[in-house]
Amino acid sequence: MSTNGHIAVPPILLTIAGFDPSCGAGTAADLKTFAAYGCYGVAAITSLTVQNTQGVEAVHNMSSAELREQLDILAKDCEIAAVKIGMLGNRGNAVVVGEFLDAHKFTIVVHDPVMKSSSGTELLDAGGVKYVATELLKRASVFTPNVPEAEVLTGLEIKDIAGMEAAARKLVEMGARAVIVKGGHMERAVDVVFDGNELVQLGGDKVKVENTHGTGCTFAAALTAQLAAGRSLIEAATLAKAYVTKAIEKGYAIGKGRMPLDHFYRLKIEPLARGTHEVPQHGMHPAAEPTAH
Ligand code: PXL
Repeated sequence: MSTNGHIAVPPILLTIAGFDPSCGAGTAADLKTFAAYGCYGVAAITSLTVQNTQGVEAVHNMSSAELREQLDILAKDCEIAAVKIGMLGNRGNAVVVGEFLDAHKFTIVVHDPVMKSSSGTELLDAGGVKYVATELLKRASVFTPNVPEAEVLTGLEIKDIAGMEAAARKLVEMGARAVIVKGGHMERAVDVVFDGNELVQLGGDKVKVENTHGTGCTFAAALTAQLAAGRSLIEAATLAKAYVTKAIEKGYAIGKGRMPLDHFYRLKIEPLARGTHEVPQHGMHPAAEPTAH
């Protein structure tokens, strides 16, 4: 944490992703996660999605020039500690992000290669997928596909944890520095972490994942915050997974469709037990005041 005169400035984390008006996924989920970790989030929007909790109705990608303008104005002004990349929409925007990363050489770049919404809408075009596979994945410090994304990028069929491990190895061969293949769609929610040397499986409890929205974005954002705090990849991934699991468990139905997570579950104060009275902070509880006797 740096200081600004006498006030400490938290790490500034940049998310480059799409906007979801129902705020379950994309930049909104990222910014909530960053805030939950005490970081300051800034955002560049790649695409305006038109969606609610029931599904995506339309996708309006920003032009490459509009995305570049947003990135440049932020980079000119803020000291960005880490970057998280999510939905890119199309090849044009993916190329802008590649150029931005080349120009700035950030040390922490978490790339979640979003391809489809939870309801099945395409969020990255075919040219974008190709650019991610051949160029952008090399520019990330950690690349975090889910199983269907890892299958598209590697051409491998993934049926089990051994398949996830093979895909993680192949993505490193393709140029990724470290990979986390997320198994939330599998029978057991195990994630596979591979840094080019060590392959580690992270176990997890499967919690009502099929009816939630924004879990991938939230995991990658939490991972970014943990890495910015100086944690190792395995430690950061373990803590991020635990955070997402709990936030899913505490998710709520804000609409008629998929449930967003509760990114701020840690701030919730347990209700007082019946019959217990809160004591005012400034003095004695009224019943304990001498005049009450
Ligand atoms: O969960 C993938 C995702 C990422 N980013 C945005 C989204 C979605 C899913 O709908 O809308 C903006």
